[in-house]
Order: sequence, then structure tokens, then C-alpha cells
Amino acid sequence: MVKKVSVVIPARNEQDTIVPVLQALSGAIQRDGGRHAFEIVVVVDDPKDLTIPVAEAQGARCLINDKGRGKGNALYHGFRNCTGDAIVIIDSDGSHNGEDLTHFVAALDQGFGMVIGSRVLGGSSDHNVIRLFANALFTVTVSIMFGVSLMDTLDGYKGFVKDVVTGYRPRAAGFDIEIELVARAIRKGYRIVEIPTHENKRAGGKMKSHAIRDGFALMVACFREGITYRFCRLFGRCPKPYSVDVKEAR
Ligand SMILES: Nc1nc2c(ncn2[C@@H]2O[C@H](COP(=O)(O)OP(=O)(O)OP(=O)(O)O)[C@@H](O)[C@H]2O)c(=O)[nH]1
Ligand SMILES: [Mg+2]
Repeated sequence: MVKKVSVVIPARNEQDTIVPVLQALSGAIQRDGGRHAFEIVVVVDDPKDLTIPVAEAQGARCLINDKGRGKGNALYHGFRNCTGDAIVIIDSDGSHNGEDLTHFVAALDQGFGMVIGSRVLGGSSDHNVIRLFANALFTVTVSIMFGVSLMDTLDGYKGFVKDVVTGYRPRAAGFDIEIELVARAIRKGYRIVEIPTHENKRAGGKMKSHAIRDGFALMVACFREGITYRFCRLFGRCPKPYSVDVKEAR
């Protein structure tokens, strides 16, 4: 059973959208009724980012990551500086429903090492042809390279035990962190479960991802992690992956 959960939230200029996210998370934490300890950590890049006063007014701890821009760099800075034995990551633009925190924690308590929010199971109000294609392409590539059967690897709503992100030098600076996290969970032999989470359109502010730049980084990460994993298996250094569980209903 998980004792303390660190909710790590990457944010760049998300002052218009972060308040409802933090409020929904607080609601979920209250409903937990003290069974787990929680901390909420928001990671920004710039000390002048207006997200800071807004998030601090909601009781969140803000960290400033000055070691390189990008979602991956921000999240790894959060992981190094948080104190939970489990971590949940959630975007700050209103795409994810903070209330679902409860379901991530419940799955971690059941012994899963990684919980992935799945838009294939929970639906999305923010799909377009490029996103659908990219998610299908990268998810199939990861599934083939790692010999697992996943439905959604790129969703930024994930939970995992802290051990997943320790003991290696992070390579993913941006959105490619989504692939690196899944790869690391598989390499460490953790059981993975996908749970339904609905993706909303961002609630305001500006998109930070860029289809070509981030698509390229994601593809590099798929092959880098996949090939490393195959070598690792060949030399008996990594365990066989578990099949991925799916929770159809909560
Ligand atoms: N600190 C930090 N956070 C980032 C950076 N890039 C993205 N993020 C955060 O990562 C999350 C996902 O970024 P989004 O801009 O929503 O990317 P997206 O979901 O592909 O795009 P949308 O369709 O606009 O939602 C958001 O909470 C961002 O604020 C960055 O360079 N630094
Ligand atoms: Mg978003």
C-alpha cells in the first residue's frame, strides 16, 4: 500500500488554467479521508512565471527548474525533489480531471507499478487526425518493441511508484518523457494497468507541444528505449514484461 503520493504538475504559463486542476485534486485528496499523505508540486521554468503566485495561493509547492526547458526536464526536477513513495503526473492545462487521482492511487495500492490514463478507454474531446495518428503510431511501436499490448502511451496522466524514475540518467527533455517512463517501468519489471481517463480540450492559455519537433523526439525515444530493452533482455539483464492489465470499469 502506498503511503505518500506526490502529485507533480509541469506548468509553463498556465496561470489561466491551473486553479480548477488544483481544486479538483484537493477534492480528491479530501475524499481520500487521510488514508494517504499527499503533496502537490508544480514545476515551472521561469521564476517570473505567473503560474507561481496562482498555484501557491491554492497551497501548492512551486519548484523552479533552471536545468533546461521542456516538460521532461520539468518533471524530472519534480521527481528529484518530491518525497512521496508514489508519484502521479497530471497536466496543468485542464486536459485531465483531477478527481481521477483517486483511481490512480487505488490502482497503485493494488500493487501496480505504473498506472496509465487511457483516452482509448475514457475518450477525448481534444482529438484530431494528427493526434489520433501519432498516438496510435507511437503506442503500436512501443507495444512491438517491448512485447506488451498498450492502448495509450502518450497520455500525460500517469501514476507510478517512485522507484520507476530512480537509478538512471534521464534522456527525455520534452514530451518524449511519456515513452521513457513507460519504458523504465517495463525494464524494471513492474505491472502496468491502463485506466479510463477522459481528456478535455485545454481550458485556456497556449499549446506548448509542436507536432514535428515533439513527434521526432518521441520516435527517437521509442527506438532508443526499445532497442536498449531488447539488448537488455538478450543479455538477461531485464525481466520479461507482464501483460498490461486493463480496467474497463472503475
Ligand atoms: N515547466 C514546463 N512545463 C511544460 C513545458 N512544456 C509543456 N509543459 C506543460 O506540460 C503540459 C502539457 O503541455 P500542453 O501544452 O498541454 O501540450 P498538449 O497537451 O500537447 O497541447 P494542448 O492541445 O494545448 O493541450 C502542460 O501542463 C504544460 O504547461 C515546459 O517546457 N516546461
Ligand atoms: Mg494539453
